This record gives sequence, structure tokens and C-alpha cells, in this order.
Amino acid sequence: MSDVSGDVRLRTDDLEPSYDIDVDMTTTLGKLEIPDPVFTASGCAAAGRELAPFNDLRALGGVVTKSILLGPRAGRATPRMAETPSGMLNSIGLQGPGIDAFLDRDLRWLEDNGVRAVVSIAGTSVDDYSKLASKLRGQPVTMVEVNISCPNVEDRGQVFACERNAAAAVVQAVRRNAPSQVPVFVKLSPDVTDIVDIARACVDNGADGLSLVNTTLGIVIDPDTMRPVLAGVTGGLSGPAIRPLALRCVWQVHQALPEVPLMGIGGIRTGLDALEFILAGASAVQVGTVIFNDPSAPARISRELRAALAQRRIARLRDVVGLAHRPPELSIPEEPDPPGDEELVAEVAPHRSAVSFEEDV
Ligand code: FUM
Repeated sequence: MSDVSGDVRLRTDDLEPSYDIDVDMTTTLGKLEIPDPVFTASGCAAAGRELAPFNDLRALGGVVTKSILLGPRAGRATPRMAETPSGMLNSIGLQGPGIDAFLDRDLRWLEDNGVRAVVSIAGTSVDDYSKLASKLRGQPVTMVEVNISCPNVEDRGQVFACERNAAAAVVQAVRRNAPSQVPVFVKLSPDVTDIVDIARACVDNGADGLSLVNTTLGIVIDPDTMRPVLAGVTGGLSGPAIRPLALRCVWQVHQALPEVPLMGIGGIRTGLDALEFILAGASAVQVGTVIFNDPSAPARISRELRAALAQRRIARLRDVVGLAHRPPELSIPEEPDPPGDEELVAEVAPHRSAVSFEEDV
């Protein structure tokens, strides 16, 4: 699947820091301080085990597990994946072993290996979500991600993320039943007219943060069979093809709700892609589709992001969250000077960095 992650991968060697800056990659997600902003995205590596040979999972922000339902589920009929230009379409249909088996086997493995677990839950009713959230009490869970945006459900009415009251009801139920100290993030769909409206409904009803975005609904037709390629006909489009769409969602939600922590998701395959999401307002990113092409991508992207920040003389990741929203007249120089006595950008407050930088150089 060469095309899935794009063919121009930025090599780590190209981004070796040329400035002697020890970048602090710590990020804040709700009440949590996380040492690294790169997470694996739900659905691209089950519960993370397969990625362990390729990444130090403990060093990543965390592993977002494949969305889990109350009971086991076989998912949709095959074929359920198709390659597309710069992306792929999936219609897995929330296949999984059910919450009890997941807790016994997968969550235990993550705990035993010291990996921060972000447990993604999905259901077909508000009651499903309540029960799933209750099941997480007393479990080694770092965060909960509430997946209300899977496009591969039988009934579009079950895409709770497409309607503000439905989204609000699920979030309320999860927040009431989930362990109180565990941040609840809600994963939204880009397939809405006004994502800020849905984001606001989630936050007003107890979401601690938002994951932006899930896949967007697509279709591929085989010109030989003259039929849809996927047995389920439609599927969720992911990969670099949707990056500008996902970035736009992060931008809009950060602009409207700047205090709300966001995880950016959508076609991230390099450290510079991740940096775009951070600059748009994400405090962390999730890496998904690229893993099919490069299973070591999460660790590589983290290294590349660190190097990209060092090259820009940014000492703390958190200082550039949302920095692209500053007025254009406060631009930083395109080519930073070589290291010298200048103050680091990151020694001033976020969103004011550019001002001081300009004044200082
Ligand atoms: O079909 C699936 O299992 C996909 C889930 C999702 O995109 O949330």
C-alpha cells in the first residue's frame, strides 16, 4: 500500500536538530501532563501489541485502542478495505472482542507493559455508552475516547456526532459513569455542517477534550466489476487525502474554544505534519493510517517533531499550540538565525512568542 502514506517521507536524518536545544515535549490534556504528544490512533493497531517491536510504546503519549463495544462483534463483510489516492477507505464495522475480553487481555497487556492506555468506546445507544463507561471504573485507563463518529454503522442515525443533542446525551452518560479522575475525550466526525456546534455541545455536557477527526464517508467503485469495491458499499476515508480537512476542523474548534484540549488526527505521516496540527491548536496528535505502511511511524514522527521544534528554536512544545492563530503581522522569521545569545521563543508566553521573537531579533 505504497500510496497510503504518501511517497515523500521526511527522513529523520533530514531533521536532526542543528541547534542545541533540549525540547520539552510535555503536553497537557485536561488534568493530565503527558511527556510526549504523539499517540497511536484508534483502529490502526488493535491494542498496540503489534507495534511494540517497532516503537517504544511507553515513550509515546499513549495507545488509543480500537473502539470497543459491549459485546463481541464480527464487523462488516469483506472486502472492507480499499486503497485510494493518498489514503484508504475502511469499513471494518467495529469488529472486536467485547469489553470484558478487552479488559482481561488487551488492557492488562498495556498495563503490564507500562503503556498509557486511551480506551476508545463505541455503542449503538446511550445506554451502551453508560455501561461501557462504568466498566472502566477501577481499570488502568489513562483517558477515555468516546467514539461517536464511526461512519461504518448500519444506520446513519447512530452517528451521534452528526447531531448536537445526540452527541450531548452520550457525553453526559459517559461523564456520569466513567471514573471521575479520567479525562473524557470525544471523537468527532468531519461530516457535519458546523463542527464547532457539535464540539460545543460535547464540552458543555462534560467532555474534557476532543479528538479531531474521525474518517470521512467515502466510496470507491471498481470500473471492471462496475460495483462498489467495499462489501459495505461506503467506508471511512483516512490518510493524507484528508489532512487539510482534519486540520481545518482543529483550526475552527481551537478558534472557537481555545481552552479546550484537542487531539489532532488525519493523515499525519511526518513530524512536520504533526507540527501543522499543533500550530492549528492541537495539544497532541494521533497517528493512524501511516502505520499500515510504516509501523515505526509513531516513534519516528515524535522524533521528527522534536527535531523540527529544535530547528525552530522552540524549547517547549506547549508554547506553539495554536500559534498559527496569531495575527499575520506577528510572523516569526522564515529562516531563524543560527544559535546565539538570543532568547528562545519558548521563554515567553504562548501566543506572545512571536511578538517577543520579533522584538528580540
Ligand atoms: O468500521 C470501523 O470499525 C471504524 C471505526 C471508526 O472509524 O470509528
